[in-house]
Amino acid sequence: MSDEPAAALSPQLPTQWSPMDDRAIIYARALAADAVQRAGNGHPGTAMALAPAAYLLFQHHMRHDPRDPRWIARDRFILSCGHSSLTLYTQLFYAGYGLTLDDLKSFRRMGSQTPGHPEYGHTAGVETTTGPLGQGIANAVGMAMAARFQRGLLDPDAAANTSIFDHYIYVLASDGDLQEGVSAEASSIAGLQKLHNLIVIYDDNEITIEGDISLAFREDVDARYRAYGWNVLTVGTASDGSVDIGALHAALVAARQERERPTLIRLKSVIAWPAPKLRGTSKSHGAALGKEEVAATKVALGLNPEEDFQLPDDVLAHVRKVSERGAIVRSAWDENFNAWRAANPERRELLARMESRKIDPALLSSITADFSHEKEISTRKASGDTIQKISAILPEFWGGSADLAESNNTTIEGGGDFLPESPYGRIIHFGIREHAMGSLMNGIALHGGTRIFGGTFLVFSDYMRPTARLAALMQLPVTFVWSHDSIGLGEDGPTHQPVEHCAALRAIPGLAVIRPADANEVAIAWRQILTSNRPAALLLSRQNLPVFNRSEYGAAEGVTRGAYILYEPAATPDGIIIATGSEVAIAMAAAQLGSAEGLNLRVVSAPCLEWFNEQSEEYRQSVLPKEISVRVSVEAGIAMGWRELVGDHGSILSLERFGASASGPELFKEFGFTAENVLAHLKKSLASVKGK
Ligand SMILES: Cc1ncc(C[n+]2csc(CCOP(=O)(O)OP(=O)(O)O)c2C)c(N)n1
Ligand SMILES: [Mg+2]
Repeated sequence: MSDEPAAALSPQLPTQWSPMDDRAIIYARALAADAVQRAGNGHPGTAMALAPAAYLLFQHHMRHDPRDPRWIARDRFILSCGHSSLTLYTQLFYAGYGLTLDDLKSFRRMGSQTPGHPEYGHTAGVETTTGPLGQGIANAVGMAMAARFQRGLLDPDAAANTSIFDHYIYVLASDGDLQEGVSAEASSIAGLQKLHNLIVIYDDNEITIEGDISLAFREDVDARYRAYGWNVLTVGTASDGSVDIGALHAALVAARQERERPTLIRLKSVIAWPAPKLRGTSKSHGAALGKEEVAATKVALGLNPEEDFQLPDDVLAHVRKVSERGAIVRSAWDENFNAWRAANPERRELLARMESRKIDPALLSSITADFSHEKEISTRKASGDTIQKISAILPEFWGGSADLAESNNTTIEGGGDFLPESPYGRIIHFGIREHAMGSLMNGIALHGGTRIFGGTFLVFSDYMRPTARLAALMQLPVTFVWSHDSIGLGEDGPTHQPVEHCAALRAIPGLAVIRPADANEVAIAWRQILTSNRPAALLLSRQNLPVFNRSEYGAAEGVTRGAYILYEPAATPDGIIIATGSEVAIAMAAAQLGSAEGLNLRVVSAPCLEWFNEQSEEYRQSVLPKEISVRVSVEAGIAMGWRELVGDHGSILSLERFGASASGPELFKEFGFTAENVLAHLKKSLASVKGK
């Protein structure tokens, strides 16, 4: 493919295009205006303008089977500009994914199938939750990578674009998507990775909320994307200002012929076209057009201005035929698939496991608490060792780091680099692009099949936070490996020392934040992550930590319950010390110190408060009985969240300031993370209980 603008491609409508298609687009535009008008709020303009582009994709380009929205070989459609959700809902309704005209009428209402922004897992056909601009396009890059890696597992020898598993990832993205930094990071990776299965339509409408694009966006987007290594095509508007469907069609055909690069189709459009007063203005971005303007738009479209939610039966019957076409494609594919299944019994089993996301626990029987207590080891190193074991068992397990693989211990030994020249490698080099890494991980999980992990320093989880939140919102099985988890990392100083991060991450609903105390807790945590299939973050130490002798103390399997009794004194406990991660060893030393003074102290290791909260009341009581209100929590981070566990009479040993540049042991001492101070806190709690 050349880099020439698509003007050089001759505009041509799809061979099966009919006047009915033009009519269907007219109604789609009016439906967008009506739905927002009825809801009272929403984003009509872009959905009106982009109706032809989305229609062209769903009805004439994408390989999909609306009867089976999870078909493994389907082309994916990502609406990165999630505010324009009606763009997607209307096409899902048209194509027969289960949405009805009534669903469009209840747009943005409580409990409807058509929430304000598309939500994954809520509406059939929605491939990812979008709304935070930039995420969708970055998710799509992850999906395109996953498609390649998956092909490597299932059909590695097929020539390019001949495998039954090959498919395209289509994206509609807006100015905001391309302004957000995460899309730049992800697009850079897509270019480097030569993801020719990725086709992005960029809606260059020159409008964002505050007005004309020149207020904030003046760069040469084409040049930028060419510099990333993309194939860039441009499609101007038709003479009347609407989307030039023929030119867009030609560009899409050309994009699919490209074998080396992802394609960006810069599509000129006029927001809210053909609304007479509001088209081309930012006013039409995020507010209902108003009754009069909606009526005037209908007149411009040749529709009855008095009637809302119009859709003649013949038009609906026409658009629903896409399902029949999908069924034909699907049955041909099924035949090929069955032949593949017959010829590939082992890969067939792998695919079944990947699709079900269920791992036979027996497969993971070698992931046990088998680290020796005779040698200290950092939890990051223990995680790296466990990753090797898992990799040997699960070929679908892959991942990498944002340039810190050696520090995060995220390399898969012998896994090979994931690169265009080694397209099926298992090690991803995300580069120093944490935000994109998170978004790509989400995209990989959304694509389905494979299992992804990605690492950086815990302090830089801040750069990934939007993606951790979305992983939690969508309940995606991604694993964040965040090492260097406290002041314990030492000399790099306060910029690198997480202090508020445990609390901040625990604040995200549905994200399991796991801070293992020793190597064996790491192994069990990994096993639990793999079987739980939910978003998880592993917070790991840089420094070596003792490995508890499990024949003397509580079993590491306790990790699966979130918190458990690691050490129980011979007599009824006078108090409980609850700790996480590297501070558990300090808690153990404090318990010993206490026993020399006649205090019987229980030590609870609490690696994952989310998992603990999911346990039965009975279990939680057995670990933290109401009767024992003498409690201390020990975590080298802010106190937020611990009051709930230690109670009114408990004491919290925390760090309420940023760290400093010094050795880890010095810092622990300086900031009071010592057995002596833990005991002092315990005595404070004891005094408080006595004084009550
Ligand atoms: C990360 C993020 N920041 C801000 C917003 C709020 N917002 C929604 S749409 C939008 C910009 C609209 O411009 P554009 O992306 O060009 O979309 P268009 O109006 O052209 O459809 C903004 C700032 C958001 N959704 N996500
Ligand atoms: Mg715009």
